[in-house]
Order: sequence, then structure tokens, then C-alpha cells
Amino acid sequence: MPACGGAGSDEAGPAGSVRPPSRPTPEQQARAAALLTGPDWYRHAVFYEVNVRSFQDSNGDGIGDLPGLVSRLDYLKDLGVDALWLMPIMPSPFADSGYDVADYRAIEPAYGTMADFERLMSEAKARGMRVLIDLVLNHTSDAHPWFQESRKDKTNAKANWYVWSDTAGREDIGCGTNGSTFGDSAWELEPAREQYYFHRFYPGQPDLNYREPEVAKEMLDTTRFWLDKGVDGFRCDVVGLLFETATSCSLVPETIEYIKSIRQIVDGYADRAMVAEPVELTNATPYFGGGEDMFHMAFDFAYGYFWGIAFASGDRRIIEEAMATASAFPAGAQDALVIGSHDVLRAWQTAGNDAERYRGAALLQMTMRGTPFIYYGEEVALRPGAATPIDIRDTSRTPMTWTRDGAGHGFTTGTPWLPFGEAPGDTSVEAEDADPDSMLSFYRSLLALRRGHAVWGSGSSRLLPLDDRGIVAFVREDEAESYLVAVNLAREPREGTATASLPGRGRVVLGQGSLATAGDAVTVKLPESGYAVFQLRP
Ligand SMILES: [Ca+2]
Repeated sequence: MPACGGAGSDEAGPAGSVRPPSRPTPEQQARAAALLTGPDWYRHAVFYEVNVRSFQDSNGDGIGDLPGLVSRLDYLKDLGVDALWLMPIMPSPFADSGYDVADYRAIEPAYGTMADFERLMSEAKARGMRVLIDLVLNHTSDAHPWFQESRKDKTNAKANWYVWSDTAGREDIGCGTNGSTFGDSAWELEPAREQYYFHRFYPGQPDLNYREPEVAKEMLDTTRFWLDKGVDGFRCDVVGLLFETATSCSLVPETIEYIKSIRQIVDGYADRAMVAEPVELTNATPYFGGGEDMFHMAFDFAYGYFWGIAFASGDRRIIEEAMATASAFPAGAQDALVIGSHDVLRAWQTAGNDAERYRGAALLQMTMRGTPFIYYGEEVALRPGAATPIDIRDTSRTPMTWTRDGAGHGFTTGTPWLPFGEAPGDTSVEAEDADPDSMLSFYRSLLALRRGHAVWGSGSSRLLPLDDRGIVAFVREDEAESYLVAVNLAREPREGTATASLPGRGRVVLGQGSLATAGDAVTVKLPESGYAVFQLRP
């Protein structure tokens, strides 16, 4: 195959890089609509994690709410978002940002009413968008009436609904004596009952006892309740931790069986999906079971939590290992790709405040095999905040900024519940929409590139083993088309060669770089921190 490639001439961006159109064509939209219909819709969707509290306030109390979110659906639709994942929306004392639920069948009053939720569902549906909600099964809030009853004494009707012990530990709970995830003892003394309760997370989050049949049944009924409300599925919080044994607390056989019973309920409703939050950060494979009996998707933290290390070291191994792990998932499993979340640093920090690294990471997220989940504000490279009234993760939970000016930046007419992050005006949607070189404009192009092309969600993926480990490169293919994606992790120009067979000549459709083939040698050249998507055609 002759040498080919080089920067295309479609639409020259800054420094000669190719920028695809920022909006998909009507034909792409029609193809996307077809791909998003039916049970495999989630493989082709772009998800968006919404922190409802920080997205849009509608009544001036400084707290984002469901009517506010409804008012921003058109923005999300226009961005290319197909499905929302709402962080917990149920009543909560907010000791852990809503992951401490006080009532599983109601809406947090600060966010609105059940009628507001039903309106969100209908407004999303009218736009062809889906809604998944966060389901926090492992623990409740200590304010939940179940716990209020359980803590009273050893004989009440809910006495066995939580995990109690006469001492600060139990031999049949192997992880219980080693402290909670947040560092302190996992056992808290309840004076009224003269016993300790187990809390894997904060003391305000007592673990439910899934060995109590009434608990197991109640939480299955909870999933039915929300499916009957029309939700399109669930993001399941720390779901591997439901049951404990003396030797393990993660995905023990009883937990696997319980997840399968949830999946059976979900499968009783058309076109629903659920995504797991794995406790293990490097390999989500056990969450997929046989491929169709546990989760549809699981977060790829092996990439999502560690991509910053790959960029900082200029070495692709971490990314390669994540991709290799995902490639061995059982048939039916789908990788859920992130570059950030409410639990970790803002992607801007992870990228070392480097916009080009950020773009490279986002490009990988959108082009690796799987379904991307954008954390709200990532599309404008929202900066971290400094205030941490709940915990350190609040730096990643600051309000969205919509307008350049104004004290509330379009988020609120009042005082935001959490101060804005750095540079709120510059990272506002208004400011970035007006700038063709902004992160928002880059995201629009990325999402437009994906739209309506099944290859990104379900096509095959194979690594290109370039001899320069500073470049991560892979080929995505299906029966309709082929692409080669290459990202330079290093802050200097790089060139790598591999022995490989490509299905055609390369033309840059996004970014900047060159692709040459000579015999069975493939050579990729990228500028410093550069990236390129090559469309491959015979
Ligand atoms: Ca509000």
C-alpha cells in the first residue's frame, strides 16, 4: 500500500488540524435514531451524568432541581446526549451527596416533586432521550425510618434489617474490622440498642442486611417501583458489596445471585439497561456474569481513573491494559467509558491543566470500544472548586456555569449551594459556544463524528502495537467502515511503527497527523500532545 494520509483539507482548525463539523447531518441523525431503537440502544448512546443539585436551579434557592434540568434538556439534546444518569434524587440528609437515601420511593424535596420527575421523564422521552437513576442498594441513610426503628432495640420489626454486632466486628464479615472505605472504623456503637452497626462508608450510611429476606424483597420491589415510573434503567452504586462473607465483601456468590434477580426484573421491561459501579478499579469482568445475566455495562475505571498517569508518564501501558481487559469481556458486555465523575478529580486536574491532554483523553473516551459517560461540565472543561462542605470530592461537584456574567452564571438567581469552580465565566456554555477553539466546540465535533456510526459503539477494536509507547493507537472496524485512532501522550512530536495490516488508506477526519504504510509496516506521526482519527478506505 502506498504512503498516504497527512492533514486533510475538509475544514482546517487551529495549527492545520482537521475539525469535523460541529453538528451531525440529518442523515447521521436518522441513522442514530435507528441505532438508538431497540434493546441494544445503550451500545450506541452517549450518556451524561447529571449532578441534579449542581446543574440548574429553577427557583432561586441556589440548589439545582428537576424543573431546572428539564429547562436544559434542549441543550443536552443539541450537544448529542442520548441518555441521562441522574445522581441520587431521593430524599436524603446529604451526608454523602445523596448516596444516603432516607426514602426509596420519593423525590428529594429540594429537587422537586414526583410530578416534577414524571414531567422530566415525559420531556426527555419527547426528545428521544432516556433517563437512568442512581440506585443505592448497599446502605441507607441513618435517617431512614427503617434504621430509626432498627436502632431502637434488638426485638423490633426491623431489628434484623441492618448488620448488628455486640462488638466492633464480626467474624462472618471479613472486611468489617479493617475500617470503612472512608478510613474510620466500619462499626458504630448504637447506645439505645447497645450494639454496633456495620457501615462500609460514612457512619450515616448503615449497611442493609441482605440476608434478611424482607430487605432483599423490599429492594427488588424498589427497582420495580422505578421501572414502573418509566426509568430506562439504573446506575447501581457499589453494588458488589451487598453481601459479606468471612473472607470477602465483594461480589460474593450471594451478591451475584441477587444482581441476577435484579437483571431478571429489568429484563421484564423493554429496552432497559443497568450499569455497575465496580468496587474493583482494574477489572469489571465479574460484573458481566455470562454476558446477559448481570450488568449491561460497567464503568471502566482502569481507564477512567488512571488515564492521567498514562499522559503524565508518556507511556500507554495503563490504557493498553484497560483496553485488553475490556476486549476479554463476555459477549454482550459493554464498557462504560469515563474520564471523570463525582468521585474523582475534575478531568481538568487529571489532565494537569493541559487542554490538549484533556482533548486526547476525551477523544479516547469517545472512540474506544464502549459507551461514553460524560460527567456534567466536562464538555466545557469545568474547573475544580475549592469549597468542601461535605467532603473533598465537592471540588468536582461545583455548579454548572451557563452565562459568562452574573453572580449566578445562569445556574441560579440566588446564592449557589456550593461556590463555583475556577474561571466560571470563561468555562460557561455561553463563552465556549462563541469560541470555535473551546472545549465545548471540540466536544461538539467529537460527538458529531460519532453520531450515527455504529462502529464506535459496537465495532471491533484492535491495538496497533507501535514501537513508540508514547502513542496509543487502535483500529475500530465493522462491516460498514474502519477508523484508526492515535493519541500522542507525550509533549513532543512522536513517530511509531508497527507491523500490521490495515483495511485501507488513511484520511484524517479529526485532529492532525500522518499515517503511512510500506509493505506490512504502518507508521504513525503525531505532533506534541497530538491526536488524529483516520478514516480507512481501500
Ligand atoms: Ca432549586
